Amino acid sequence: MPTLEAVLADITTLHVDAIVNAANTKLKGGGGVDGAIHRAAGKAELLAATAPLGGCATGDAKATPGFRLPATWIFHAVGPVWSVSRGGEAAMQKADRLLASCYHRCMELAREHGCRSIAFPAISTGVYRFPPERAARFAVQSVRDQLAGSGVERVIFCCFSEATARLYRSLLDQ
Ligand code: AR6
Repeated sequence: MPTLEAVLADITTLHVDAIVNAANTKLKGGGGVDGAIHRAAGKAELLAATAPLGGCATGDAKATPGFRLPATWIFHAVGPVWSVSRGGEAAMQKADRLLASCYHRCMELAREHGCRSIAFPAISTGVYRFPPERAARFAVQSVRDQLAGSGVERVIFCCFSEATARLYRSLLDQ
């Protein structure tokens, strides 16, 4: 049985086959977890690897090597920006779909690259302001939906605060 767990950690330190980055559509680096990953993997190497990829659409993900990271791969996923003030319920549902799609695409990439372990940050819950609890529900559900036949045996939800870790643990216990 695959294991799903919540871990309080800096994702750049994790020894897994793939870590997921919360990137932007340009794939040229940024702040938050994206900045930390670029610094730890090696900025020059990573920017050289993402340059030919032509960016990444929201809801999609693209793979690069992990370079100086303990992880072999980085899956750069682009989550939605939470801006419901401009679209109400329809905008929220669109954001939900795009967030779920990030997790789906990363699980597909994990299968394509033969990954047995993968670590996700809480995509979109920082600068992109997606409500953390709602995001965690979609994250856990999307990963559970994609586990069968993926070859992935260990999924880590890498949390950057104790509050986020508590959220994930309560969902994983259900
Ligand atoms: N390890 C694990 N989680 C982390 C780390 C880390 N080292 N650092 C931050 N987090 P964010 P977003 C958590 O803002 O909302 C960037 O500029 C953080 O606490 O990194 O998807 C990109 O280039 C939060 O829970 O990503 C994009 O432009 C989560 O990671 C934009 O931000 C995501 O926060 C993407 O925004």
